[in-house]
Amino acid sequence: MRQTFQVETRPTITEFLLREQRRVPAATGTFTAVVNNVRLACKRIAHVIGQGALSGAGGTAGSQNVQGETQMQLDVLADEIFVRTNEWSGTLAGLVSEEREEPIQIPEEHPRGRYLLVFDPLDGSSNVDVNVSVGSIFSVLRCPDGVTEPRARDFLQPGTRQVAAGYAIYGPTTMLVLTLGRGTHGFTLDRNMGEFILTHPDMTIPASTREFAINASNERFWEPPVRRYVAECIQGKSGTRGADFNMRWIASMVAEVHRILVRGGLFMYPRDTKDPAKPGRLRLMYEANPMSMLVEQAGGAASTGRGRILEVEPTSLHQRVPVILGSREEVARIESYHHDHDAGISPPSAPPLFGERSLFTKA
Ligand code: AFP
Repeated sequence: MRQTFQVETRPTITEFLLREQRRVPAATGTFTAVVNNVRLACKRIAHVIGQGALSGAGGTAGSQNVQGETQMQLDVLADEIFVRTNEWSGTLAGLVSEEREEPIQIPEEHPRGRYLLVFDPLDGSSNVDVNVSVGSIFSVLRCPDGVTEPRARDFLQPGTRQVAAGYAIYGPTTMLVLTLGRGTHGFTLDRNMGEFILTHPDMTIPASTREFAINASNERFWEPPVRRYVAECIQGKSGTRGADFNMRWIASMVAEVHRILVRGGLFMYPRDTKDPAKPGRLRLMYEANPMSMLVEQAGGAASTGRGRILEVEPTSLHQRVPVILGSREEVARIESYHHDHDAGISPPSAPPLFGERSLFTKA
């Protein structure tokens, strides 16, 4: 039988970026080049991740990052790939990585540009050894006027000032999901061509959902509004919500956000009392902000529980923030629970959900 050959008509990411560039008559192509280089870094990381144990880069690196977390060899390698692929281009004035305490300066021999790149080179890396999806997350900011050697304070801009944000997910397929501030768009890597193809234009998060994701082992550390929300979901049809809910936890933020962008849902890593010095686990600059921009651009919402994440004024490069994001009706509900709690308004069905016993054990 003769095989029919279909010509790929969907735009490549290069075509998509050039079309976006043409919308801005004054554009010089610098911004397009920033995103292009990030794309290349992600392809390089995808290649290493895809080799799994064959790459020889598995296991821990024997070091800790700035957060005091054990670094995997792949964390260190992905960081190196991100920096080397992006520092020479002449488009960036500086970079910040999850893996390094201080901003990364552009080496003397390379020209400096006017953008700042903030990234988590390999999020969810503790999942690599068990072959679960991981990813890279990035955020692009403008370098303040007149600054050529950006210091930490130059990066401390609220998420509303991001000019682009995205992530690559290294799963059964490699995808790049991107926003330039006009919708959220997903591109799938065609491994034969070595190019990302626009397969998920205008990703849209449904306003309501019956699926939530949270690390339930932290329940005893949650604040009452989150305990209330989760308890009501778990009560299912017979409870206040009158509907059964499904729960997920991958421990890989990129995989969770990707699921939400594709089919809706809610993701929470809320404020907790586990370590009073940390108002949450996730980092504002290179996890919460880029993901919040992607989610908002897809019609969802992203909140700390007490306000929009994108409006949080950063005070340090590696600061943490509570994260509640996804389908906007559920995010609004949790915000209202925080509001009621802070205003001293008791929920109608307080006991026994707010007693000492666990939500997951019967009385
Ligand atoms: P790692 O990059 O150290 O694996 O952390 C992943 C992460 O920052 C985020 O992707 C997950 O949502 C979250 O941590 C998982 O945290 P728990 O292990 O506390 O569930």
